[in-house]
Amino acid sequence: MKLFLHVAVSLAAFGLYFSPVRAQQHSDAIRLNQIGFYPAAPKVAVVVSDEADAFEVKEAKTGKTVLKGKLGNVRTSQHSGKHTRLADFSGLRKPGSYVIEIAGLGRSARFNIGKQVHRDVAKAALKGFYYQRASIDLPEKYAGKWARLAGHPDNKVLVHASAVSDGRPENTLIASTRGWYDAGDYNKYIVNSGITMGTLLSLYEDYPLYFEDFNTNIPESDNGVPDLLDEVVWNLRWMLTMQDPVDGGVYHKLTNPRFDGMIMPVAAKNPRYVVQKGTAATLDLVAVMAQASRIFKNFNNKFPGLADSCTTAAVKGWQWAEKHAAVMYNQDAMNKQFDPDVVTGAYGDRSVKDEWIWAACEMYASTGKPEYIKDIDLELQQPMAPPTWSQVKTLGYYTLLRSAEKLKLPAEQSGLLRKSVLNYSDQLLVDLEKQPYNTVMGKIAKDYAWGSSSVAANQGIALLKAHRLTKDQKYINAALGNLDYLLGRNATGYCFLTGSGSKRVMHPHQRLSIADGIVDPIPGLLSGGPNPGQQDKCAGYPNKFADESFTDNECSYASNEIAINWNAPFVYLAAALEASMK
Ligand SMILES: [Ca+2]
Ligand SMILES: [Ca+2]
Repeated sequence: MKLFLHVAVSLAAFGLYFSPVRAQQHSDAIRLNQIGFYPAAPKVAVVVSDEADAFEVKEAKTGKTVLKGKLGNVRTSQHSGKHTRLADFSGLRKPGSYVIEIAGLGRSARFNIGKQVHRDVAKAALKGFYYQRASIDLPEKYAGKWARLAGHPDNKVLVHASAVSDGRPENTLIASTRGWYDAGDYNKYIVNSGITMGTLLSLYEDYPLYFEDFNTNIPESDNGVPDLLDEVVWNLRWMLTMQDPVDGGVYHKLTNPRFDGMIMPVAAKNPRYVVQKGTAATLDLVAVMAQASRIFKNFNNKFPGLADSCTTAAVKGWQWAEKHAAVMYNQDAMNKQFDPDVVTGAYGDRSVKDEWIWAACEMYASTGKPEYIKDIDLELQQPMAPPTWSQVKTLGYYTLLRSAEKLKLPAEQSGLLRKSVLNYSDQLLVDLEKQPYNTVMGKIAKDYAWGSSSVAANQGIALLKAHRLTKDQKYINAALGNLDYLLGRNATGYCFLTGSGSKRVMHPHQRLSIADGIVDPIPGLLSGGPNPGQQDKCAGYPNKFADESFTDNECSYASNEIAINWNAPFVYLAAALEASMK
């Protein structure tokens, strides 16, 4: 039923977009950013066909040809062996709406050329967090047709047997309201909140002016605070409640014992627990609170006492971690020892060295006290990698680079940091001109890890840092290329942000979108993207090729779930490019 409706809706949109030449076939063989391009930026479409040689760009409304070109040399995908050729129309700079047409293949999706062309997707992706809010009604005024009642009030959460302390025996009731649902499920995990918050707070610190008028139509839109920060505060206040006031340790997660069914939040009534404290969760909270404290001290009149609360939480968490330097969260071991068993997302980590680095860098940047990094091996000689939820040291490096001047960082240290980001970015750029989609994303099969869309976005963030350090345009062009990837120039042809693009993700693995009875999924959510692991064993994957291992299917938690730690780098990439490409 849902599939049928999807087709009907798509055809309606198709008819509107392509009214002058309705008979023309809409070709899935022409892949491009389905949103658009900046006037001065590179503009590339990828043609997956051996049958074509030339292309034309036409005005969408009139059908008038505005540019003709030859396709580039044949490139071969290292993942599928398929052939691609580039249609480079960078010479077209005039703002407007266009399509690409190729004789024998048909027409591309319609796209725009214009300033601020990605502002709407940046806003949509930040608004995606609003839709993930727990413990609050989402009225139609802000949520449109996705309006819903509050669920998971989390005002009576049980302390799990694994998490007891002197002041909080088993089954103590605590309030731990607010926060964002983590992903397709309704639980709230500190570890994944860590990287998400770090990414969003860094976006604010890197581009504060851009967010002065970046309104996402949320209840806090008229409060004189950037909506990016208002959204962050919704989760920050939840995170503060996850620290045991008795000893400063932080609960790993707030969760049901088992996942809720495919139901709306208001229908979810299962008991919720905070479970075992751990070093990863505590240090992630320390890092977030330290960073938040230096940002929100500038908003003391809007959020009285918040910055101080963050500072206190960071210091107390740091002290707990000093006494518990490597308490790992091992869900299986915990379940053997305690009841009830908890089988939701584990977010278990093998090493907390990187959590120590990140927390130390944030504490140093906020306090100016070098003793926080004195005894920490910052591992600056090792190759840099973009952050993931379990490997967060790069978030610390980004903060040190940003604060280098203020901290009077030794030249040797800032030199190593700079080299680290540039080496990583330069290595991404090697052989870019040979890549089947002309993107740094996907050069190696490893890029298509679970949540590969976040790999593309985090590579883009690193490239933006390299651009900041050097002002070299090649880095920003490559970052744009990864945004193009996420918005359609990829081996699946999908635009991975829900609610955007012409070939849309319609069936994300997300309880809210599945249970609400509305055809369109909640907008502004980044689908995980190709993952050849195919762990969900869903029917519908086209093949086993790394770059095509994606299925727009509700069952596909391995390729089509959504998650806050994937949305955050998308918001960063799209908004930072908007801020940079004026
Ligand atoms: Ca606001
Ligand atoms: Ca780790």
